Amino acid sequence: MPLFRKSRSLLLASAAAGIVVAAGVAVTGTAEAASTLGASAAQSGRYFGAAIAAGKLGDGTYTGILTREFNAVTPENEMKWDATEPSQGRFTFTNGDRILNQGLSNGSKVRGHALLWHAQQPGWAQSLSGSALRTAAINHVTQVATHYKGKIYAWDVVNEAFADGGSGGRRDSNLQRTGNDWIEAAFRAARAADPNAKLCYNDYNTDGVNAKSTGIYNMVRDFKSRGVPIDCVGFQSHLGTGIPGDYQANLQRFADLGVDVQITELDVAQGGNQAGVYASVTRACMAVSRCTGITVWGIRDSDSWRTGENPLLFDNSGNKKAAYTSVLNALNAGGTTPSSSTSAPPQSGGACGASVSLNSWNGGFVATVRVIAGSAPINGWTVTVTLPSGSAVTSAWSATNTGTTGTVSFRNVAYNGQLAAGGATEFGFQGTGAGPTATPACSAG
Ligand code: G2I
Repeated sequence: MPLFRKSRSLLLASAAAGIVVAAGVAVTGTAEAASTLGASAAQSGRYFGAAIAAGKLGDGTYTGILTREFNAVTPENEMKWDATEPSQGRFTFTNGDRILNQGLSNGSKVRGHALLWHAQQPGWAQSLSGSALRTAAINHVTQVATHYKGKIYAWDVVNEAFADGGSGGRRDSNLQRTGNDWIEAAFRAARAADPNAKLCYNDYNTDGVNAKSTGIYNMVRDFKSRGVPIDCVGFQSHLGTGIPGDYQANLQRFADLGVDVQITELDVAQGGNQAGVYASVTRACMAVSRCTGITVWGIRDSDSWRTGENPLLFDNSGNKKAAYTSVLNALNAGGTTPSSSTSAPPQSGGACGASVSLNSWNGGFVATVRVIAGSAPINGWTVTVTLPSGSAVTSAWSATNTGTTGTVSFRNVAYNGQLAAGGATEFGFQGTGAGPTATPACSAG
């Protein structure tokens, strides 16, 4: 199973570097610098991905770089609405599946992009409105997320729904005109279809604290308070020659709401200090424990949508650019672990341990649970959590729960059951009422 083979060896590499058990503690470096983007990101539990195109998978230079350097992929166009449902109710997944299989066979995470967006809609959807469009849109979310169920690490459920400029409000679109609740309806449908995918909102021009990013921040806070299932926010980061000074602070304020943050479409114009901007973005992600990974929007400059700007990490011939080296060095310099946990659970000779960190508000909570193997590798784990009376689990991610109240057990999903000695993984759940207070129990096997 190639999916496990690679992630397992990365965990072993991390354990050897002695960083995995340092949950939630700043990591100041690794014993041995890794020599590819994916491996160096994996040392702190992160991924480093690229947007890829199905039509280029026959290009040996392209796939050579892809399989060597990256441990996550995003389809640049192949999972969009126009590609997957060209006529209403007729779904075509051929090219999306090619991207998926390319990623999975290389042991990579696959980011799904994008279930609903005002652009790249098929013609039939563009001509719909009102309840007919709403019904079609939710059906689209359900069908596509169901097709890819269990295989997608994170979905961009909704893409680019906020307006540019100073309003901080929604962008006008046919989807928006179906009612302001279209975004939460999409997230609920996605969660129902694929409970194990992280569900993201993704947008651009949100790279610092500004009116647009604050509008999104307010939406995420509202979703969290009302139990709308959202797990992550994507920051596209199509950057010019500079980076906002509050880039990291902006990521952190979203993370503090209890969502992961991801850099989803990074590219930086060449001309200014391209290598420096790339390094700054990478360092910012490494400094935010809930920044789980970075994706660049293409591999070589010649693959970029930004024709003539040479915004990527490899030149037209596939050679590494200075920006590549600056990213690799920033990844190898280490950072926080992508965990909101506060401490490593005591192992005391047990096969595994678990610790929980909570983000609570009046009436609800999000719990992030870190599972750590003891001194031997484990193949499967179950974590048992006791909830106060009156509390209930409403959704879980990266684990499957049995029960929702009282004593609730969480079983690993397919991709996170195997842990190396000292290796760690995370899952989470959201609930109503108050969160658990006692340390969860972990059993292996
Ligand atoms: O525009 C850059 C990105 C902004 N955020 C969302 C992303 O999904 C978006 O990606 C770009 C792709 O990189 C382009 O490849 O989205 C464009 C469409 O809005 C993509 O361009 C389209 C062309 O417009 C089509 O003419 C072409 O058929 O790519 C299609 C497939 O090559």
